Amino acid sequence: DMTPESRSGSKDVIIQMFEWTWDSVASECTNFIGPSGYGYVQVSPAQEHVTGDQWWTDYQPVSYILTSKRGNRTQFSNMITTCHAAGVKVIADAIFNHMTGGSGIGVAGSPYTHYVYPGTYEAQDFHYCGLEPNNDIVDYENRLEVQTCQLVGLADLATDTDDYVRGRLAEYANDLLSLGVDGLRLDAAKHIAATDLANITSRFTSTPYITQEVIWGSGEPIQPSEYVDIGSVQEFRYTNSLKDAFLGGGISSLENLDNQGWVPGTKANVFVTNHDTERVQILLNGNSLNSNSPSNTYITAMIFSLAHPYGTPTILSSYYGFTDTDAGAPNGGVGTCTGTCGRNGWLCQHRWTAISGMTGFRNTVGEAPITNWVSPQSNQIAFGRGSAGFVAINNDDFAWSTTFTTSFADGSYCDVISGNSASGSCTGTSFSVSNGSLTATVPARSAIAIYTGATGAGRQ
Ligand code: AAO
Repeated sequence: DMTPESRSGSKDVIIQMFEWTWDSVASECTNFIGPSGYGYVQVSPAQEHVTGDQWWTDYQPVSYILTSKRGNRTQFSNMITTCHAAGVKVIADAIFNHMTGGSGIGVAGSPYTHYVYPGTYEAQDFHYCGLEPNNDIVDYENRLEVQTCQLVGLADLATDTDDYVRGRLAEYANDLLSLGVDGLRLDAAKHIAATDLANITSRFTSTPYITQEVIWGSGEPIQPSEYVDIGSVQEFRYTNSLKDAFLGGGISSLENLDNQGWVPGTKANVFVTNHDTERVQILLNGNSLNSNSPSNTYITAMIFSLAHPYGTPTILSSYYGFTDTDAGAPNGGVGTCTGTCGRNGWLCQHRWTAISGMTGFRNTVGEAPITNWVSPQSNQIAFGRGSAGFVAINNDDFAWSTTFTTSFADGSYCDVISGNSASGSCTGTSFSVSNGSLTATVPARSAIAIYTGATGAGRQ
């Protein structure tokens, strides 16, 4: 298994470019993502899907023709070439668990009916679990049901009994890899037995980074740990815990995340939110922060996520208007950002000053352990990463003024939350470190962060 670290030096930060067209991802790789030091873009599914403006039509495959609302095969391939030239790797979202239900004609013109996808799968390639009325999963506490019944009406591929299916899925993945794809997000991996998934990935012609969507659920038998031999696993307990901590539980509990019973940090892919939880929160008052969260907690949690060594962080880059949980991408899917802001309905989280600044921080500190951890109260934490980075996060409603002990060499460093380093000076606040001491005021519901790669004088 290749962790992002082992594949791209210390550049491990993933941006989930949710619903961006291939051409717009390519431009953004050149204009911002590459120069800013991000390691990967994770893009929306590339295969043919059902028609419809809702974002989620993407998750209803019709065939493995690489035509989607985001572009065609040539555009997908050009995006990979362009991103690679900018030093950015590409993760494709691959749906192995199912094909669409219903019947119709897909976006590339392929006809289908539930269980028949001419040229790709026939009726014998699917599970019919026998659950009335429609073979859909009802009980997540029943392993067999989760892995052999249908997820929300989607035709469930018989990955256990059907060798043709395993071979066809590997062939699809190998086609993506042949175009230069560097990683795969395996959608709904929990709904495929780990042994079947291992069989499929063993047929891959290269060794991509793999991140598997295995949502931990209370009382559920299928555990994220079952999948760690295949690749990384998305650790949703992290997502839930950050939400609880930043919304009042207290962030001092977040020091050691390798002793929580979650998957080991080296196998965890973590995020403050993804495209599902961003929306589910609205429906279920639920399980992650999002850009509507109060008191700047969405940003301070992302700062934490990029600063803390546990897991490989993904930053969601998405759009406004998700309170309509069906709404597809704005601006025809053409992602647009200017400066540090989104345009035309896009949020462009990856351009926000604190997020790109903390990506530089993360790339610089690499594998360095947490040092000099302090937490004078439950909503104030500060820690170093070796002698190369130091961050203080204040999740209280009042400023935090103190003198921190760091392992830094004497010097003047730029705060990468309020600005960055440009031509030897800081565009935001700067801090001097003397004999390791850093005297600072961390504003209410905000953070400060310095690292050795961003130096200069500026506003004190
Ligand atoms: C759409 C319509 C449906 C229609 C269907 C077919 O909405 O009404 O039946 O088309 O016509 C996306 C959308 C779906 C959409 C689908 C297809 O989200 O709304 O359906 O495209 O167009 C489970 C799976 C997980 C899955 C998640 C949505 O385990 O894999 O459901 N996510 C992925 C993608 C997602 C996509 C698909 C899969 C399908 O990321 O975007 O769907 O390709 C518990 C279980 C989880 C379960 C959730 C939700 O989670 O543990 O396994 O996820 O419930 O059912 C706490 C708990 C946790 C709980 C969670 C609930 O965190 O700890 O246990 O709350 O949020």
